[in-house]
Amino acid sequence: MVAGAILDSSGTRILLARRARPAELAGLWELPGGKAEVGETDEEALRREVAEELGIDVGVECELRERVALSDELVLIARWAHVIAGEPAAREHQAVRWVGAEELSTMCEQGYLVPADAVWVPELVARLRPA
Ligand code: 9L3
Ligand code: MG
Repeated sequence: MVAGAILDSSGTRILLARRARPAELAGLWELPGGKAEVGETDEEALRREVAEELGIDVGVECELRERVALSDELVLIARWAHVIAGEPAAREHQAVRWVGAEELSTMCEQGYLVPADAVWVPELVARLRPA
């Protein structure tokens, strides 16, 4: 599984998407992404997933430090990315929004993020430029 920490053009905000399913995660915000198909690199998987889910083309950069074991056979990684083309739209999510470092920290503290993604918040906050 690969998720994208997708930066805006100013480097001050990242893109969050609000999950529609499953029921236990619906309404919570995530770094968008999905599962790599057989034969696909994580970079290819992330570009395909965000094209399908959000209608954007992204450039994919290095991996974030933490990895999250979702189950015995599923590991979730995150890659830095930036928008090359398109405006993100919620095709499969309930909503999308751009958030800065401060807002991201507050959302995490208040439990608005999917649990897995909380591990990346310190690195995201450190990397985002102050608004
Ligand atoms: N998941 C967690 N954080 C993320 C993403 C993209 C996915 N940033 C978890 C939620 C589900 C599992 O991975 O338990 C599968 O996600 P999906 O394929 O339903 O998006
Ligand atoms: Mg997905």
